[in-house]
Amino acid sequence: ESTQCDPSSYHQPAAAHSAVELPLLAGHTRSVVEPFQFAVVAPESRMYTPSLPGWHGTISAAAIVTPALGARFAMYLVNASAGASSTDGTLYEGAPSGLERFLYVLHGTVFVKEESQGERRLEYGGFVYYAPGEKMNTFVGDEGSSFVLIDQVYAGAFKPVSVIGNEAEAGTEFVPGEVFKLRRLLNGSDPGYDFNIHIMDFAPGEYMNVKEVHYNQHGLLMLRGHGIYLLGERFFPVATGDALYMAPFVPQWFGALGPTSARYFLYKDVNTNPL
Ligand code: UGY
Ligand code: MN
Repeated sequence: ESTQCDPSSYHQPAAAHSAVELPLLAGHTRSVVEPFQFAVVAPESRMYTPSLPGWHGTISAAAIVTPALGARFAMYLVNASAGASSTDGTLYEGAPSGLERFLYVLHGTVFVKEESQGERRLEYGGFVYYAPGEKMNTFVGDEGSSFVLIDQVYAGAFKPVSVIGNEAEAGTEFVPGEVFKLRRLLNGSDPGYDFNIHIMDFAPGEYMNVKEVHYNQHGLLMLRGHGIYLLGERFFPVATGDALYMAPFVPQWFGALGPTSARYFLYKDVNTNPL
C-alpha cells in the first residue's frame, strides 16, 4: 500500500489527487495566486479631485479604482453640493463610447431622469443604472449628497435596460453554503448586464464559507460595521468607509468578526466571457 510520502508512489495520479487532510479552520485557505493585486483605501487616504468628466457644479470625487490599477471599471466616492449635475448624457468631450454608469446614494438626495421611468428621487440605498447610450441625467438635491459612482465601458453581448431602484426593494438571495444575506441590485438572471452590484450583510460573527478565488474583479465599500478581510495572503481589519479593490484571482474572504453587523457594497463583473 502506498502513501503520499512514499517516493515509489510519486507517479501515481491517484496519490496526487488525494485530498490534503488539514483541518478546515475558519478563514484559512492554502490558495495562492501571485502577483497579488489589491488595494485597501482607508478614509484618511482618500484624495479628492474637484471635478469629474461630464459633471457640473461643485463636486469632489475620490477615484478609488481606475484602469491604472488593472481594473476594467472606475469606482469613485463622490461628494456633491446642491445643484451639481450630470446632464450631458454620455456625450461629454472625450467620453468613451459605450459608457455605462451605476450610482448608489450614501447621503442626501439625488434626482434622476430616465427616458422610460420619468424622474425619481433617490435617498440612502437608492440607485440608478444607466445603460450604455442612455442620457445620464442626474441632479443633486438641495442638501447636497454623497454617492458611489461606477463607470465602465460596456463589454456585454446584449444591450441591458436602465434601472432606477432602492436596495430595500431587492429581495435577499440564498447562496448555497453561505450564511450572509445577498441582494443583487441588477437583475441577476438578465445576461445583458456585464456587472452587478451586491449588497452583502453579515450578522455579528458571520463569515464567508468559500475562501474565494475567481476571475471576476471587485470594488468594495464598507457601508456598516467592521471585520477582517483576507486579500491574497494577508488579513486586513476593515471598517465602515474603507474601500477595496480586488483584481481577478485574488484570494478573498471576509469575517464580520466583531460585535456588530457588517454590510458592504460590492461591484462584480459578470456575464462576460473570461477568455
Ligand atoms: O460574489 C462574490 O464574489 C462575493 N461573495 N465576493 C466577496 O464578497 N468578496
Ligand atoms: Mn468575490
